[in-house]
Amino acid sequence: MGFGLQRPTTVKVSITGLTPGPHGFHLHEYGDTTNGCISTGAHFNPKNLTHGAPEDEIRHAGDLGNIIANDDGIAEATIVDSQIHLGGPNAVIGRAFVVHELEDDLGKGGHELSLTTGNAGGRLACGVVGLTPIA
Ligand SMILES: [Cu+2]
Ligand SMILES: [Zn+2]
Repeated sequence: MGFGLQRPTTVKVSITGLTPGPHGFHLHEYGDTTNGCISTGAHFNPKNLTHGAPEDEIRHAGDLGNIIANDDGIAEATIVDSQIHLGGPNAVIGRAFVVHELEDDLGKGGHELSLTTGNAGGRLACGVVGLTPIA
């Protein structure tokens, strides 16, 4: 089986019911929603770096930037990221994607939370990454 476990991963996003505009979108460390999205923990950060933009060298592996909802509240995006993988130490499996209330300032907003969360506000929705049978 050749999964290319350390190759870039494509994340296809389709989320409805958002307020129009940018929303922070991250991979968080735990695939746990016991107490809602708060149980997913912090941004997935295996290298213990500060928060940044997807294109930054200094970033959390889980920092996927922002998705943009249109006037109908729909956000569609195809994200290709080289720091999250299907297997190995940076595997997405068993973690969770989270969409936030506010725009992620990508670590550059000068807010006290910029370097940890991008000051992206509350967690609107989350989804655990699991396995499904291949048809
Ligand atoms: Cu987040
Ligand atoms: Zn982050």
